[in-house]
Amino acid sequence: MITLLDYGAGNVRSVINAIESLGETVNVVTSGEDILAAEKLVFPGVGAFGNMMRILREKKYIEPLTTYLRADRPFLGICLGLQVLFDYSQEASDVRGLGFIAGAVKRFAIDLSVPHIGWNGLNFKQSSRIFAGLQENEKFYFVHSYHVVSDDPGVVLTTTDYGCEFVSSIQKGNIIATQFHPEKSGRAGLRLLQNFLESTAEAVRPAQSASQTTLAKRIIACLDVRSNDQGDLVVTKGDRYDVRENGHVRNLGRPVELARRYYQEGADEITFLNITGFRDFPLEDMPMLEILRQTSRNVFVPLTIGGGIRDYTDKDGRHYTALEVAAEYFRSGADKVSIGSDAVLIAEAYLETGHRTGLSAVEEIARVYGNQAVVVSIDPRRVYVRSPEEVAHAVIPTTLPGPDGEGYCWYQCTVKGGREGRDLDAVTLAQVCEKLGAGEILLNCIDRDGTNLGFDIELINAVAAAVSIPVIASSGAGKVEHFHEVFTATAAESALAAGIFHRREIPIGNVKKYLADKVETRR
Ligand code: 1PR
Repeated sequence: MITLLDYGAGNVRSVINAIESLGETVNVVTSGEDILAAEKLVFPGVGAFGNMMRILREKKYIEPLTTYLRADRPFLGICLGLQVLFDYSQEASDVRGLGFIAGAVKRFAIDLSVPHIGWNGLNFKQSSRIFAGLQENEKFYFVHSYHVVSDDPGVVLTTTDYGCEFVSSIQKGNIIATQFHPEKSGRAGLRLLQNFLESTAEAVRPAQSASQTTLAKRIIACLDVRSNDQGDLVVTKGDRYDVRENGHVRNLGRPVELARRYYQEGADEITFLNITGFRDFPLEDMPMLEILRQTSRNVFVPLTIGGGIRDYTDKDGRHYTALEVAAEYFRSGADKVSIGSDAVLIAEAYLETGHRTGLSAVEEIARVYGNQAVVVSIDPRRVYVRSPEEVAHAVIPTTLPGPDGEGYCWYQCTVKGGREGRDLDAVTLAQVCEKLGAGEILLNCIDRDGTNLGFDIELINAVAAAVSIPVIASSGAGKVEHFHEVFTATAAESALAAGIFHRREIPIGNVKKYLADKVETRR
């Protein structure tokens, strides 16, 4: 029996699922006594440091937790479950951590995108039983803006390189904690978890061929989901956002099955977009939550869900906040939520007033669940102009002239799945959303969606240059070379595709094989 410390701030479902998939049962802590009675305690910290410490204090967990740690009983901390062990965090410097290990938690001060999101390797500094059976150069999934700085080098188990060399796991006796998420790290993560659960493995120090670790470029499989005319929830695929063929919604398969297939084929992440979410209320749309629950039971890579994340008043007049909608998705197994239409309205309101309210969906969800949990999905369409002065938008010169020979264009934001164009450009939207707390940009392109013509490199460069958060390039992938192009001609951290995977034109494995000696990916 494994005891899991859940303080209610994020996706602990995946940790439970991962442990259960290894044949163990999980008891979730409901009182301080549960902590003291634990045989093995897993603490998957999610969200923001200050919020976590506040809840731990309110629930009176601090004392039992400290007693448990001091007694050197088996403990696995994950992400904030590592950071909590230190004295304090720059994320909330007025709040004390547990102080079990001397040191601080600091924000990345580097010239790269922050949060550090994705699959990165480990430099092994010591041997540990949790490394038993790992293959050489395995990568693990990270998602964080802060990292620990230990005053005691003796506890450092691994480091990872990302603009600097930072501590990615520690061990002090039976207390082990990782900055990465084993429960989201595919087979390598499951193996590491299993080693912790079984406590029988010999301590090993895996071989390492490179002197530094490198963040992998991610390949993301995207499943656009909606009800078809028979009322079944299906994976569909648009052609420039038009998902109907001969009047019927294209049906490319069942969401749970396809997600599982992509996980097995090596997808680094899976995104579900409820594409009619702008008109449905997701909390009434229980099948979508059920899809997440089922998927997260055996898909151990990050899951993002988008569609309908906004405030909502139901037919009985009950008001739901976007935060409540997101919370339900996190509880059902999502690691990140993606906000589309609402982000445009939020940015417009911000630009009009010039100040933040603190109450928008982007701000609220980022505050409670952390910036990394908030993706902003942009659905832009190219608009040609003759000169940059023609419009008050972020205009770029283009190598693909317009129908009348126009040499410039801007990217108009749309809402409601491309149905309505707004007076806002994609570059400005991305910048405003970063300011409000978004952790990542999912950059679609209506002109390229479903065309197999390749990613819109000009769009991706314009947006990536304007923000410091990671950008996911999306729309238009038609062949393996397109992934190489997007990773070498732009600063995109990941590339998302749908049609070529659904239609089995190019398996994910082939994309990775092609990139193997050209671009760092997870094998
Ligand atoms: O506005 O917050 O409710 O969110 C709705 C979400 O649904 C948004 O993220 C929006 O992008 C998405 N969406 C809405 N309508 C459509 C549609 O297709 N009619 N899908 C839609 C967007 C675009 C990509 C697609 C890539 C790759 N799909 O996600 O998967 O373009 O496709 P490809 O590789 O086949 O080219 P809200």
